[in-house]
Amino acid sequence: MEKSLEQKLEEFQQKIDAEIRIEPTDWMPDEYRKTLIRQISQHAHSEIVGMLPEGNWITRAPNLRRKAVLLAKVQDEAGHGLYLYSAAETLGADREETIDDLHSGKAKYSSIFNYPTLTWADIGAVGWLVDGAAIMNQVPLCRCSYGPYARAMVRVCKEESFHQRQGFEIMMRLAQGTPEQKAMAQDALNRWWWPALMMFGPTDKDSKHSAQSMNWKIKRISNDDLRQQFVDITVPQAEMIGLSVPDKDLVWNEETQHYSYGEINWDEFMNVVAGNGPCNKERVTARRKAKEEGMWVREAAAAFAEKRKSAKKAS
Ligand code: BYC
Repeated sequence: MEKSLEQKLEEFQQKIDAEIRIEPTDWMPDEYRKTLIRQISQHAHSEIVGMLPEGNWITRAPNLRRKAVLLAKVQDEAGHGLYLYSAAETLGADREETIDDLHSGKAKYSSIFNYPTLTWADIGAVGWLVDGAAIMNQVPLCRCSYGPYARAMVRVCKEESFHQRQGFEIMMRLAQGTPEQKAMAQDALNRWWWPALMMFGPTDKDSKHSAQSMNWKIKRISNDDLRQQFVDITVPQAEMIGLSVPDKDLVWNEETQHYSYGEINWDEFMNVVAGNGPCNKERVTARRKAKEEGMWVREAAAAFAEKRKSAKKAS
Protein backbone atom coordinates (compact mmCIF):
# COMPACT_ATOMS: atom_id res chain seq x y z
CA MET A 1 0.00 0.00 0.00
CA GLU A 2 1.25 3.48 -0.92
CA LYS A 3 2.37 5.41 2.19
CA SER A 4 0.57 8.63 3.05
CA LEU A 5 2.42 11.97 2.90
CA GLU A 6 2.27 12.20 6.72
CA GLN A 7 3.91 8.80 7.02
CA LYS A 8 6.62 9.72 4.54
CA LEU A 9 7.29 13.01 6.34
CA GLU A 10 7.51 11.25 9.68
CA GLU A 11 9.92 8.63 8.38
CA PHE A 12 12.00 11.32 6.72
CA GLN A 13 12.34 13.27 10.00
CA GLN A 14 13.17 10.03 11.84
CA LYS A 15 16.04 9.44 9.42
CA ILE A 16 17.29 12.99 9.94
CA ASP A 17 17.05 12.63 13.73
CA ALA A 18 18.94 9.34 13.56
CA GLU A 19 21.72 11.08 11.57
CA ILE A 20 21.09 8.95 8.47
CA ARG A 21 22.22 10.83 5.37
CA ILE A 22 19.69 11.66 2.67
CA GLU A 23 20.88 10.61 -0.78
CA PRO A 24 19.65 11.84 -4.21
CA THR A 25 17.34 8.88 -4.93
CA ASP A 26 15.74 8.92 -1.45
CA TRP A 27 12.29 10.41 -0.95
CA MET A 28 12.43 13.94 0.46
CA PRO A 29 9.88 16.71 1.08
CA ASP A 30 9.64 19.27 -1.71
CA GLU A 31 10.59 22.07 0.70
CA TYR A 32 13.76 20.23 1.77
CA ARG A 33 14.75 19.89 -1.89
CA LYS A 34 13.91 23.56 -2.58
CA THR A 35 15.88 24.81 0.43
CA LEU A 36 18.92 22.80 -0.57
CA ILE A 37 18.79 23.92 -4.21
CA ARG A 38 18.55 27.52 -3.00
CA GLN A 39 21.43 27.27 -0.57
CA ILE A 40 23.72 25.12 -2.72
CA SER A 41 23.23 27.18 -5.88
CA GLN A 42 23.79 30.44 -3.96
CA HIS A 43 26.91 28.87 -2.53
CA ALA A 44 28.09 27.79 -6.01
CA HIS A 45 27.53 31.30 -7.39
CA SER A 46 29.49 32.74 -4.46
CA GLU A 47 32.48 30.56 -5.29
CA ILE A 48 32.42 31.60 -8.94
CA VAL A 49 31.77 35.30 -8.33
CA GLY A 50 34.37 35.12 -5.54
CA MET A 51 37.03 34.48 -8.17
CA LEU A 52 36.57 38.02 -9.54
CA PRO A 53 37.90 40.24 -6.73
CA GLU A 54 40.95 37.98 -6.33
CA GLY A 55 41.48 37.37 -10.04
CA ASN A 56 41.80 41.15 -10.21
CA TRP A 57 45.24 40.85 -8.54
CA ILE A 58 46.78 37.87 -10.36
CA THR A 59 48.63 40.05 -12.87
CA ARG A 60 49.74 42.46 -10.13
CA ALA A 61 50.88 40.04 -7.41
CA PRO A 62 54.17 41.36 -5.99
CA ASN A 63 56.32 38.35 -6.99
CA LEU A 64 56.20 35.03 -8.82
CA ARG A 65 55.58 32.97 -5.67
CA ARG A 66 52.63 35.15 -4.65
CA LYS A 67 51.28 35.00 -8.21
CA ALA A 68 51.49 31.19 -8.37
CA VAL A 69 49.80 30.81 -4.98
CA LEU A 70 47.00 33.24 -5.85
CA LEU A 71 46.46 31.57 -9.21
CA ALA A 72 46.11 28.19 -7.50
CA LYS A 73 43.69 29.63 -4.95
CA VAL A 74 41.46 31.20 -7.58
CA GLN A 75 41.46 27.91 -9.51
CA ASP A 76 40.42 26.11 -6.32
CA GLU A 77 37.40 28.42 -6.07
CA ALA A 78 36.38 27.45 -9.62
CA GLY A 79 36.59 23.80 -8.55
CA HIS A 80 34.40 24.48 -5.51
CA GLY A 81 31.80 26.11 -7.75
CA LEU A 82 31.78 23.07 -10.01
CA TYR A 83 31.35 20.53 -7.16
CA LEU A 84 28.50 22.66 -5.85
CA TYR A 85 26.70 22.99 -9.20
CA SER A 86 26.98 19.20 -9.49
CA ALA A 87 25.57 18.76 -5.98
CA ALA A 88 22.61 21.00 -6.95
CA GLU A 89 22.09 18.88 -10.09
CA THR A 90 21.67 15.76 -7.94
CA LEU A 91 18.53 17.46 -6.60
CA GLY A 92 17.15 18.06 -10.09
CA ALA A 93 18.39 21.63 -10.60
CA ASP A 94 19.25 22.54 -14.17
CA ARG A 95 22.77 23.99 -14.26
CA GLU A 96 22.17 26.36 -17.16
CA GLU A 97 18.97 27.72 -15.63
CA THR A 98 20.72 28.18 -12.30
CA ILE A 99 23.51 30.15 -13.95
CA ASP A 100 21.03 32.20 -15.99
CA ASP A 101 19.35 33.17 -12.71
CA LEU A 102 22.69 34.55 -11.51
CA HIS A 103 23.14 36.49 -14.73
CA SER A 104 19.64 37.96 -14.65
CA GLY A 105 20.15 39.14 -11.07
CA LYS A 106 17.48 36.76 -9.75
CA ALA A 107 19.82 34.52 -7.75
CA LYS A 108 21.74 35.64 -4.71
CA TYR A 109 25.43 35.14 -3.95
CA SER A 110 27.44 36.15 -0.90
CA SER A 111 27.32 39.86 -0.08
CA ILE A 112 31.07 39.87 0.57
CA PHE A 113 32.01 39.68 -3.11
CA ASN A 114 30.40 43.01 -3.88
CA TYR A 115 33.27 44.91 -2.26
CA PRO A 116 36.34 45.98 -4.24
CA THR A 117 39.92 44.71 -3.75
CA LEU A 118 41.81 48.02 -3.87
CA THR A 119 45.33 47.03 -2.77
CA TRP A 120 47.49 43.91 -2.49
CA ALA A 121 46.69 43.84 1.25
CA ASP A 122 43.06 43.21 0.31
CA ILE A 123 44.16 39.83 -1.07
CA GLY A 124 45.60 39.06 2.36
CA ALA A 125 42.44 40.29 4.10
CA VAL A 126 40.18 38.27 1.80
CA GLY A 127 42.13 35.04 2.40
CA TRP A 128 42.37 35.59 6.14
CA LEU A 129 38.89 36.95 6.87
CA VAL A 130 36.66 35.82 4.00
CA ASP A 131 38.06 32.32 3.70
CA GLY A 132 38.28 32.22 7.49
CA ALA A 133 34.56 33.02 7.74
CA ALA A 134 33.83 30.54 4.95
CA ILE A 135 35.57 27.73 6.86
CA MET A 136 33.70 28.59 10.04
CA ASN A 137 30.42 28.30 8.16
CA GLN A 138 31.38 25.30 6.02
CA VAL A 139 32.93 22.92 8.57
CA PRO A 140 29.49 22.28 10.12
CA LEU A 141 28.13 21.79 6.58
CA CYS A 142 30.37 18.69 6.31
CA ARG A 143 27.74 17.19 8.66
CA CYS A 144 24.79 18.41 6.58
CA SER A 145 22.01 15.84 6.25
CA TYR A 146 22.21 15.83 2.44
CA GLY A 147 25.02 13.46 1.39
CA PRO A 148 26.37 15.06 -1.83
CA TYR A 149 26.56 18.54 -0.24
CA ALA A 150 28.20 17.24 2.93
CA ARG A 151 30.81 15.27 0.97
CA ALA A 152 31.60 18.21 -1.33
CA MET A 153 32.20 20.33 1.78
CA VAL A 154 34.93 18.02 3.11
CA ARG A 155 37.23 18.77 0.21
CA VAL A 156 36.21 22.41 0.02
CA CYS A 157 37.10 22.93 3.70
CA LYS A 158 40.56 21.38 3.26
CA GLU A 159 41.29 23.82 0.46
CA GLU A 160 39.78 26.78 2.33
CA SER A 161 42.15 26.11 5.24
CA PHE A 162 45.11 26.56 2.92
CA HIS A 163 43.50 29.74 1.56
CA GLN A 164 42.99 31.16 5.02
CA ARG A 165 46.62 30.55 5.92
CA GLN A 166 47.95 32.13 2.73
CA GLY A 167 45.85 35.22 3.47
CA PHE A 168 47.04 35.42 7.06
CA GLU A 169 50.63 35.02 5.94
CA ILE A 170 50.27 37.94 3.50
CA MET A 171 48.84 40.10 6.30
CA MET A 172 51.55 39.02 8.74
CA ARG A 173 54.35 39.90 6.32
CA LEU A 174 52.79 43.29 5.56
CA ALA A 175 52.26 43.99 9.26
CA GLN A 176 55.95 43.24 9.89
CA GLY A 177 57.05 45.35 6.92
CA THR A 178 57.56 49.10 6.44
CA PRO A 179 55.17 51.56 8.15
CA GLU A 180 53.47 52.02 4.74
CA GLN A 181 52.97 48.27 4.35
CA LYS A 182 51.60 47.96 7.87
CA ALA A 183 49.22 50.88 7.20
CA MET A 184 48.06 49.14 4.03
CA ALA A 185 47.31 45.95 6.02
CA GLN A 186 45.42 47.94 8.67
CA ASP A 187 43.40 49.75 5.98
CA ALA A 188 42.41 46.41 4.41
CA LEU A 189 41.36 45.05 7.81
CA ASN A 190 39.32 48.22 8.42
CA ARG A 191 37.41 47.76 5.17
CA TRP A 192 36.89 43.96 5.28
CA TRP A 193 36.11 43.37 8.96
CA TRP A 194 32.45 44.37 9.00
CA PRO A 195 31.53 42.86 5.62
CA ALA A 196 33.15 39.59 6.84
CA LEU A 197 30.84 39.57 9.88
CA MET A 198 27.86 40.13 7.57
CA MET A 199 28.76 36.99 5.58
CA PHE A 200 27.15 34.84 8.28
CA GLY A 201 23.77 36.28 7.38
CA PRO A 202 21.06 38.04 9.40
CA THR A 203 20.80 37.67 13.18
CA ASP A 204 19.09 34.50 14.43
CA LYS A 205 16.04 36.62 15.20
CA ASP A 206 15.79 37.79 11.57
CA SER A 207 16.98 34.64 9.78
CA LYS A 208 13.88 33.31 8.04
CA HIS A 209 15.26 29.90 7.02
CA SER A 210 17.32 28.94 10.08
CA ALA A 211 14.72 27.20 12.24
CA GLN A 212 13.59 24.82 9.49
CA SER A 213 17.13 24.29 8.17
CA MET A 214 18.37 23.42 11.67
CA ASN A 215 15.48 21.02 12.14
CA TRP A 216 16.44 19.28 8.88
CA LYS A 217 20.13 19.39 9.92
CA ILE A 218 21.06 21.26 6.79
CA LYS A 219 22.43 23.96 9.07
CA ARG A 220 24.05 22.75 12.31
CA ILE A 221 25.06 26.01 13.96
CA SER A 222 23.13 29.28 13.85
CA ASN A 223 24.26 32.45 12.03
CA ASP A 224 24.95 34.31 15.29
CA ASP A 225 26.81 31.44 16.94
CA LEU A 226 29.08 31.05 13.90
CA ARG A 227 29.69 34.81 13.81
CA GLN A 228 30.65 34.72 17.50
CA GLN A 229 33.07 31.82 16.91
CA PHE A 230 34.65 33.78 14.07
CA VAL A 231 35.13 36.90 16.23
CA ASP A 232 36.56 34.84 19.11
CA ILE A 233 39.13 33.17 16.87
CA THR A 234 40.05 36.13 14.68
CA VAL A 235 40.54 38.95 17.21
CA PRO A 236 43.58 37.28 18.86
CA GLN A 237 45.04 36.65 15.38
CA ALA A 238 44.80 40.38 14.61
CA GLU A 239 46.42 41.20 17.97
CA MET A 240 49.21 38.71 17.31
CA ILE A 241 50.27 40.58 14.17
CA GLY A 242 49.84 44.02 15.71
CA LEU A 243 46.69 45.10 13.85
CA SER A 244 43.58 46.48 15.48
CA VAL A 245 40.04 45.39 14.78
CA PRO A 246 37.96 48.45 13.77
CA ASP A 247 35.33 48.13 16.49
CA LYS A 248 35.38 50.52 19.46
CA ASP A 249 32.87 48.33 21.31
CA LEU A 250 34.94 45.16 21.04
CA VAL A 251 35.71 43.82 24.51
CA TRP A 252 36.47 40.46 26.10
CA ASN A 253 33.61 39.43 28.33
CA GLU A 254 34.88 37.39 31.31
CA GLU A 255 31.40 36.24 32.16
CA THR A 256 30.48 34.74 28.80
CA GLN A 257 34.10 33.94 27.83
CA HIS A 258 33.42 35.53 24.45
CA TYR A 259 34.16 38.88 22.81
CA SER A 260 31.29 41.35 22.80
CA TYR A 261 31.27 43.30 19.58
CA GLY A 262 29.57 46.39 18.18
CA GLU A 263 26.36 46.72 16.19
CA ILE A 264 26.52 45.47 12.59
CA ASN A 265 25.20 47.90 9.99
CA TRP A 266 22.29 45.78 8.76
CA ASP A 267 21.10 48.54 6.42
CA GLU A 268 24.39 48.21 4.55
CA PHE A 269 23.94 44.43 4.39
CA MET A 270 20.37 44.67 3.06
CA ASN A 271 21.45 47.24 0.51
CA VAL A 272 24.30 45.05 -0.79
CA VAL A 273 22.06 41.96 -0.94
CA ALA A 274 19.45 44.00 -2.82
CA GLY A 275 22.02 44.62 -5.57
CA ASN A 276 23.26 48.07 -4.59
CA GLY A 277 26.71 47.30 -3.19
CA PRO A 278 29.84 48.94 -4.61
CA CYS A 279 30.49 46.16 -7.16
CA ASN A 280 27.20 44.23 -7.71
CA LYS A 281 26.68 45.43 -11.27
CA GLU A 282 30.32 44.94 -12.21
CA ARG A 283 30.31 41.35 -10.90
CA VAL A 284 27.19 40.24 -12.74
CA THR A 285 28.31 41.97 -15.93
CA ALA A 286 31.68 40.18 -15.75
CA ARG A 287 29.99 36.78 -15.38
CA ARG A 288 27.58 37.48 -18.24
CA LYS A 289 30.46 38.58 -20.48
CA ALA A 290 32.44 35.44 -19.58
CA LYS A 291 29.50 33.29 -20.64
CA GLU A 292 29.00 35.13 -23.94
CA GLU A 293 32.69 35.24 -24.81
CA GLY A 294 33.22 31.60 -23.88
CA MET A 295 30.23 30.41 -25.90
CA TRP A 296 32.35 29.50 -28.95
CA VAL A 297 34.55 27.24 -26.81
CA ARG A 298 31.55 25.30 -25.50
CA GLU A 299 30.03 25.08 -28.95
CA ALA A 300 33.30 23.85 -30.47
CA ALA A 301 33.75 21.27 -27.68
CA ALA A 302 30.16 20.02 -28.14
CA ALA A 303 30.59 19.82 -31.95
CA PHE A 304 33.87 17.91 -31.51
CA ALA A 305 32.27 15.46 -29.06
CA GLU A 306 29.37 14.92 -31.48
CA LYS A 307 31.78 14.32 -34.39
CA ARG A 308 33.76 11.74 -32.38
CA LYS A 309 30.54 9.97 -31.40
CA SER A 310 29.43 9.69 -35.05
CA ALA A 311 32.91 8.54 -36.15
CA LYS A 312 32.87 5.81 -33.44
CA LYS A 313 29.41 4.65 -34.53
CA ALA A 314 30.49 4.48 -38.20
CA SER A 315 33.64 2.41 -37.47
N1 BYC B 1 24.95 37.36 1.32
O1 BYC B 1 17.39 32.96 6.54
P1 BYC B 1 18.81 33.21 6.24
C1 BYC B 1 32.63 31.47 -0.53
C2 BYC B 1 20.24 35.74 2.41
S1 BYC B 1 31.98 31.73 1.02
C3 BYC B 1 23.85 37.34 0.53
O2 BYC B 1 19.76 33.23 7.40
P2 BYC B 1 20.04 30.80 5.24
C4 BYC B 1 34.02 31.81 -0.82
C5 BYC B 1 19.74 34.29 2.37
O3 BYC B 1 20.17 33.68 1.17
C6 BYC B 1 30.36 32.43 0.85
N2 BYC B 1 22.67 36.86 0.94
O4 BYC B 1 19.30 32.21 5.10
C7 BYC B 1 34.92 32.10 0.15
C8 BYC B 1 18.26 34.49 2.46
O5 BYC B 1 17.71 34.95 1.21
P3 BYC B 1 16.74 34.04 0.26
C9 BYC B 1 29.28 31.47 0.45
C10 BYC B 1 22.60 36.37 2.20
O6 BYC B 1 20.20 30.26 3.87
C11 BYC B 1 36.19 32.48 -0.20
C12 BYC B 1 18.13 35.66 3.40
O7 BYC B 1 19.36 36.35 3.33
N3 BYC B 1 28.99 30.51 1.47
O8 BYC B 1 31.87 31.10 -1.35
O9 BYC B 1 19.41 29.96 6.27
C13 BYC B 1 36.59 32.60 -1.50
C14 BYC B 1 17.83 35.26 4.83
O10 BYC B 1 18.94 34.59 5.44
C15 BYC B 1 23.70 36.33 3.05
C16 BYC B 1 27.80 29.88 1.50
O11 BYC B 1 26.96 30.14 0.66
C17 BYC B 1 24.91 36.87 2.58
N4 BYC B 1 26.02 36.93 3.33
O12 BYC B 1 21.50 31.22 5.82
C18 BYC B 1 35.66 32.28 -2.51
C19 BYC B 1 27.62 28.85 2.58
N5 BYC B 1 23.32 35.79 4.23
O13 BYC B 1 17.57 32.86 -0.20
C20 BYC B 1 34.39 31.87 -2.17
C21 BYC B 1 26.32 28.13 2.48
C22 BYC B 1 22.04 35.48 4.11
O14 BYC B 1 15.58 33.61 1.10
N6 BYC B 1 25.21 28.94 2.87
N7 BYC B 1 21.58 35.84 2.91
O15 BYC B 1 16.37 34.94 -0.87
C23 BYC B 1 24.77 29.09 4.15
O16 BYC B 1 25.35 28.58 5.08
C24 BYC B 1 23.51 29.88 4.37
O17 BYC B 1 22.83 29.97 3.13
C25 BYC B 1 23.76 31.30 4.96
C26 BYC B 1 22.40 32.00 5.06
C27 BYC B 1 24.37 31.19 6.34
C28 BYC B 1 24.67 32.14 4.05
